[in-house]
Amino acid sequence: MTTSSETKTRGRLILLEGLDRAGKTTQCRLLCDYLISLNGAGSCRVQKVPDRTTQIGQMINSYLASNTTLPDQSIHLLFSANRWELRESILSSLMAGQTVILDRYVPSGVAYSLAKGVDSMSLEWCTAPERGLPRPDLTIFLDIDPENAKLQSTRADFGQERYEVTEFQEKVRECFKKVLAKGALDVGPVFTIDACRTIEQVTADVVRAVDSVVVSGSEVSTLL
Ligand code: NYM
Ligand code: MG
Repeated sequence: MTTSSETKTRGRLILLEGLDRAGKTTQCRLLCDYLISLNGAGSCRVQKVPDRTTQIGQMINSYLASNTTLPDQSIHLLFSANRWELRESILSSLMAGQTVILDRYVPSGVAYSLAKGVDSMSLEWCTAPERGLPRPDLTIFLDIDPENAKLQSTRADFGQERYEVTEFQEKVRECFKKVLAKGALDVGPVFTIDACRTIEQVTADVVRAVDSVVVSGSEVSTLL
């Protein structure tokens, strides 16, 4: 073990993705607790995306709450701009040896926009503004059947935000599969986990996926 900054291994960038109600936030927290129990306090943190605390994040929040309307292209670019705002803090955490767990990221941006079926917003168009952002070392897709999630979820607040409609979620699920398929967008090795099971079962698979990926090199690659 060394503490010298030159030789210190960088933190890992781990992405958890999925539909609304897939259990991402819970699993991010549990994974973070697990990594902290292994590597110590401060070795890991969770970054929620979108980050609703910035000015751009507040515009996104207001759009999601249906307090404002925006063209589909504009909100797509705001979500992307919100990720660009996070770039520096993500990179500096990783370089300081801290693992960052992302609660959503680029695949959400592309999948939710594609699901709208707007002619001018192709996969290419949607991914273009994301190129150059830090690339996750691995991506975990917590897969749920939106119909099933409706029965299982204990979230009383579901349905209050834009996009939180079962039929739309079905479309987003198909788009996630397109975005995460080989050859679409390189977000590292992708693990699809059945999230319609107990929290403990899902966590066990998440931990197994994370433990199976070895990060080599000190450079963080970028989305191409
Ligand atoms: N969402 C999230 C997008 O439409 N584009 C994006 O780039 C991102 C990151 O916003 N319904 C959608 C997915 C969610 C909503 O996320 C906010 P959350 O995890 O519910 O706070
Ligand atoms: Mg949500």
